[in-house]
Amino acid sequence: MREYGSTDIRNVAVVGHGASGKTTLVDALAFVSGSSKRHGSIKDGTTLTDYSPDEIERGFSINLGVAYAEWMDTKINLIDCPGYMDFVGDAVAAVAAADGALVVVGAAAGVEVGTEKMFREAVERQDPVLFVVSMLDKEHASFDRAYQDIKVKLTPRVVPVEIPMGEGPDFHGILNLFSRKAHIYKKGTAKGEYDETDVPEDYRAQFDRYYQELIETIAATDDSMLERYLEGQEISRDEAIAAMKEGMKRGELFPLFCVAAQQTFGTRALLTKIVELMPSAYEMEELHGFKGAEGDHTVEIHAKDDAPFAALVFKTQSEPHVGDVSFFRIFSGMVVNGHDVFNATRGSAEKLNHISVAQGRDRIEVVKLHAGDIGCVAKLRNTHTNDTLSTKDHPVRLPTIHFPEPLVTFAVHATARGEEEKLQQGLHRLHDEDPTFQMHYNPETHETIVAGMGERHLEVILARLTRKFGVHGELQKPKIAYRETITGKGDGQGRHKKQTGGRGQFGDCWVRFLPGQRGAGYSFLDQIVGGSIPNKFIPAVDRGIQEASARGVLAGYPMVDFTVELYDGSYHSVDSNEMSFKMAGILAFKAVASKCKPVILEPLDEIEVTTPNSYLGDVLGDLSSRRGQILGTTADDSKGSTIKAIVPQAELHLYSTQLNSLTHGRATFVRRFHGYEQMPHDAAQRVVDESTKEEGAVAG
Ligand SMILES: Nc1nc2c(ncn2[C@@H]2O[C@H](COP(=O)(O)OP(=O)(O)OP(=O)(O)O)[C@@H](O)[C@H]2O)c(=O)[nH]1
Ligand SMILES: [Mg+2]
Repeated sequence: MREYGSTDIRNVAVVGHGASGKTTLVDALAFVSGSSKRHGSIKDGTTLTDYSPDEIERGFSINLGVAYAEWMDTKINLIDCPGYMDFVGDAVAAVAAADGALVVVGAAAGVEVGTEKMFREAVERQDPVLFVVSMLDKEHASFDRAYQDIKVKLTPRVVPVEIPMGEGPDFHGILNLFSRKAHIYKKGTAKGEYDETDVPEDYRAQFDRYYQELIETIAATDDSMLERYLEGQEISRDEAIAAMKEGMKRGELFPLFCVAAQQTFGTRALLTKIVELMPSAYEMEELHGFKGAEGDHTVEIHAKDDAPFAALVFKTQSEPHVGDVSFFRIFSGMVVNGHDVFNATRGSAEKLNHISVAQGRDRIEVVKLHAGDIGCVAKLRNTHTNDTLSTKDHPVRLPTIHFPEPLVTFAVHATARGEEEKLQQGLHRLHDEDPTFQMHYNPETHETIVAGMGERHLEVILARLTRKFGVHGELQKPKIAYRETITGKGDGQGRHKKQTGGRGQFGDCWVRFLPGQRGAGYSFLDQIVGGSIPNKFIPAVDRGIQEASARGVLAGYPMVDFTVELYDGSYHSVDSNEMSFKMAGILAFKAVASKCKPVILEPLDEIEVTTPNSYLGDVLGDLSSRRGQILGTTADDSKGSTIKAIVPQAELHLYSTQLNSLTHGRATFVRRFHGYEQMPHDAAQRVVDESTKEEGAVAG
């Protein structure tokens, strides 16, 4: 492969809702350009970027996939993103690694939630966006509907550059507004070939209308051009394209193109427009003035070969027979195969052996990669997603990717006995690969907890776990880490006495229990006077009470937030020892705690839900039915309303699924732990009943 410098590289993230045709489009673009030898399809599981067994089996993208198309002496790096929100982490990473986005909108489906989410992601990063209406050959395809949808739901600044001739099975060509020609596709065309003709008479009126709209929209972003246009002067193709490109960089213009990628229709014109309209890696850096950190200093990042090397690892994927593959985007400098680099994020040295560019599953080894390019390398020692690779002399750290927080939580158990440890190790490795997947062990409930973006996400994680580590895991509703506390005072005795021949055991204590504040924990006060219990045995009483309080008196949950005053007791000069006093403490806990009006405490989360106003009532109603305390609602016209509420964790299992169905996927939420509060009586009684049932089951 020839070498490409930063002015000859376009980095494009291909994003959009699930099943909008992104993977098919990326495959077709690479194939039509000649960079990929085979035209793949989803049906046969042969696309370039859906190559993992998970993806082939399910027929949709799970991981981002990197491919390239060499076109007009330019290398277009295409990052195919998953569309399902369960895998949105990779789409976010791809947009961060790219310089612009191709937002794909299915001609039959129109703008959907995933389209909206990823369009906003690109716009927030100030990346230029090019819209593609896809699958124009599909039944029920409607260009006008898709176009209006984009206009209304995404941006009024969208402007068609191509319009289809025919729709659905009749789709056979496009009107190219820049060249003012028609492209008529040949039946059975293999590589998007077409006959170029003048605009046919029956399309004349439609063409004129869209052409006028295009030129007026472009001219409106450039005063001198507008003036000339109003004077009736011609605006040339090159001029229009240059102005369009500038408008895109400023986020003022969003051109729209047409394809039926499965038949390769529209792909050649699209490749050309990506080269002509998308800024190169060099231009993007000039535009944004990227920054990084070196030690405590902020440093400027330049997409030039002679600047110090700095690349961001945006994806780590473990592959059979290869190990972990790190995908990186070079933001500055260049890198030569076999060179030493420095992971400034972790402070560790790495060697880049066999640096390659990815064409889907295939890796083509290269001698060097220049500023702005995207590459991959296998088997780094200690490098993970979001780390910066730079040099020892300039240990630069680039801004990291903000991955979304996981939304659903489950407990996971190994199906086979004795494999819990293997399960945990495997899950830990999978987290390194996918930052939107998290895991931890909850010592209170003795469960391994996994959290991800959705149920589908966690199912895929478990399938991966089985394939890679040979462990089968099973998802379950996580146990809630309830606690118990007391709400009243009480006192009583713990007396342990045993006489079984030989030396006996004797310990005796009198204690008072007092309720503490929420979060105060446990405290122990020694109020013994006159040596009724010798000093050396007092800590044993404390230990006994603490040990016993690990299982509360109502439902066996740890008892917290109470104070114990040890105020009296007695001992035996021969039979008393530490063990006996610990037993006395245990007995005292059992005797006293149940007299002090014990209650169940439950963990609560604070959640923030952002929803379009049309669903506000439903979301509020649903939160109330989950015993949520609404803290407040703020209205923000652009996004809808944001509700803050405190909701018991027990009521939040699969909340994201419910919220999605309530709001057609339009609402988002974040949650964080809030604290413990006393549970209402009825709900608490259910927890007590549940634990009695479980104990019965264990005993039986
Ligand atoms: N008729 C028609 N079908 C298409 C076209 N492009 C894709 N499809 C089909 O639409 C389905 C989805 O296509 P994909 O390319 O997997 O879509 P995607 O956007 O990558 O989907 P996700 O990865 O799940 O987000 C597949 O069954 C494709 O065969 C097209 O141009 N015409
Ligand atoms: Mg896909």
